[in-house]
Amino acid sequence: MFSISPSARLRRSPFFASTVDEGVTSFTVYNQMLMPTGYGHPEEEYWRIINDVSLWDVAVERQVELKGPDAGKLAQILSPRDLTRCVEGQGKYVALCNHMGTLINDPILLKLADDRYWLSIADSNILFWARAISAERRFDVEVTEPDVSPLAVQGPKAEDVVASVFGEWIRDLKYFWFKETEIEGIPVAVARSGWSKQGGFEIYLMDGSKGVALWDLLREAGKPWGIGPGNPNGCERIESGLLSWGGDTDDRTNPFEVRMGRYVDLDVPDDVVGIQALRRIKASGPERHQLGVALEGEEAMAAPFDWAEIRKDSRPIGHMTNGVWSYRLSQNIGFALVSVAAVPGDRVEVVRDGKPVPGTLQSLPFI
Ligand code: THG
Repeated sequence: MFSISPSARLRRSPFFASTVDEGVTSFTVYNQMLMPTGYGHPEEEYWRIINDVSLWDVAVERQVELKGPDAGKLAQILSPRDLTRCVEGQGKYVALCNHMGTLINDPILLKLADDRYWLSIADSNILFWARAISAERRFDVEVTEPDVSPLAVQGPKAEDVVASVFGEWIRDLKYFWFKETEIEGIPVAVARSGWSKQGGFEIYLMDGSKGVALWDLLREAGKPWGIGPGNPNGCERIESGLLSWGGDTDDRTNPFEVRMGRYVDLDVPDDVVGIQALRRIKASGPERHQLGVALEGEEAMAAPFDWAEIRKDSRPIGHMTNGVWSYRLSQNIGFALVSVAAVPGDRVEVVRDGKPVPGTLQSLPFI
């Protein structure tokens, strides 16, 4: 095995020491930071999310703050989702596209005030992008990376744990909505969100020096519900059909191809970045779409799938962008980015190590 050399370029999370204490065994790199990807017991960690409650260091979901008189204008210019009805305390899942209509990130947008927004970003540099677009449009807005680090509490018992710490009011939070508060002197925003379909919250820590304190607090409070460490889970998210930008997308993927068409409002103003291209793509119809693919075979296949070629009637029709052994379905499943001519129910072959593996296209989500 090898290790990753420490470096100032490879930033660590405020929860890093806690994850090491918990026995973290693997990391990935995301937004130039280390993110835990396992604690040595993959199946146990999976069932903890499905049945109980799991604590995730997702500080890599960095915030890009837009602040100033033109913050709202900039948010709308960056996103082809209509934000006119987005109010303070509300979050929305948005597509960010470039001028060609290519999806360049899929953040959650949080509106903190009329003149202050966060983009809680996936793995691409939106700080550079937002600054460039803002400068070109001569907007009066400051674009910065604030000291904010999300910690996710996910699973069916997450609500009980978070209520026991922050109070019963959190039960009334609507999906993607959030509220700023404080716990034992730790400033946070509590949101109902998270990259799983098992329910849960994200606690946005607003003081990086208090990461271990926040981790300990939730870890202790969660004991009666069997809380333990986890991370954005490859198996759960594929079963649930959650998109991983950069994993399931390439440099020509548009929102319509990956089930994000409902976040594109074609009648947003003409100066929204990418909207003209998106209207053209919508009119002519996207070339590819995202489906599920389930493979035959009783054994877990090794990751990564790395965009394995998919063939139908011996002809290439697209790629299997990821894959995982599903503990609930007991088969290898993944996402397929394939020609729109291919539909659920089609029999296909996925090429793994030069060998065709038979499978079937399905609609998403799997579960
Ligand atoms: N939480 C926070 N920041 C994030 C993520 C997160 N930044 C990076 C990444 N995840 C952004 N991507 C997603 C992808 C999917 C969802 C959220 C963020 C998601 N999707 C649901 C779905 O597709 O079914 C719900 C969408 C909806 O109802 O609008 O939750 O997880 N802070």
